[in-house]
Amino acid sequence: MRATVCLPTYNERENLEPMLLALRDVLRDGDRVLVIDDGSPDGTGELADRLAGELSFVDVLHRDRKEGLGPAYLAGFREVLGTDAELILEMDCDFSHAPADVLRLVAAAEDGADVVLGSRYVAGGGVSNWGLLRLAISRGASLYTALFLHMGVSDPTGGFKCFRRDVLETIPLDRIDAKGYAFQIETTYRAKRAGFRVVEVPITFSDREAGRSKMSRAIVLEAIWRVPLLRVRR
Ligand SMILES: Nc1nc2c(ncn2[C@@H]2O[C@H](COP(=O)(O)OP(=O)(O)OP(=O)(O)O)[C@@H](O)[C@H]2O)c(=O)[nH]1
Ligand SMILES: [Mg+2]
Repeated sequence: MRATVCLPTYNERENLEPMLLALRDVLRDGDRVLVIDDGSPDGTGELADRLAGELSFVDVLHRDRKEGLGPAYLAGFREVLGTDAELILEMDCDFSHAPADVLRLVAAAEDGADVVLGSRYVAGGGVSNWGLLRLAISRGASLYTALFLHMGVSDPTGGFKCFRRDVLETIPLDRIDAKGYAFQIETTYRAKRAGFRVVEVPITFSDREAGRSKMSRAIVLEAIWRVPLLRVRR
């Protein structure tokens, strides 16, 4: 099944080229990468254009300003749904998600999963070099989500995912306005509620080595108020 990896970037100048070269080594003929850059002030967008000129599997979507991961992914999904891609992946551009794991997510979708989650908290998965606070926030978010949404998913906030295209054609993308981690929870929740099969695949998540994290207090707070709302919103 042909796959397109959506790669959102905001100030990922040091990471983008090594990331695309690593993906080139794992992707199959016909697979593609869509870089979604939100006008990065560090020039990541221009770099992406140059690399797209050199690497035939790369496309770039430019957006004017930074609005968060959610809107960036939604713009990317809409663009990819206009192509013949059968699988649509989400992946960070900071090497927290290992390029070598992409095909494991793809394989699970080819085996029949509708949504595949790269999961840190199932047997065989894990986190390397995270501080105690970061781990506590992430585990806390998983428990909080389970309390309200009962999805039966161990790692609902992760951002390494693979969707079959009919999932993204079925769930109402225009009703999703979550920006941060809540976006990851909401897409999986809506897919489950629509009857799609969600499968977790173990991954090891590594903290970024280059560039800066865009994680913020606002992103955590957004998840805290949005998660209970998902239960009542259509
Ligand atoms: N286009 C776009 N990309 C973004 C935005 N915010 C974050 N990103 C990208 O999304 C990916 C994940 O963001 P990170 O900053 O690594 O945030 P995180 O992975 O939640 O947090 P860390 O684990 O601390 O790195 C990276 O590739 C970022 O460059 C945004 O508003 N727009
Ligand atoms: Mg990151």
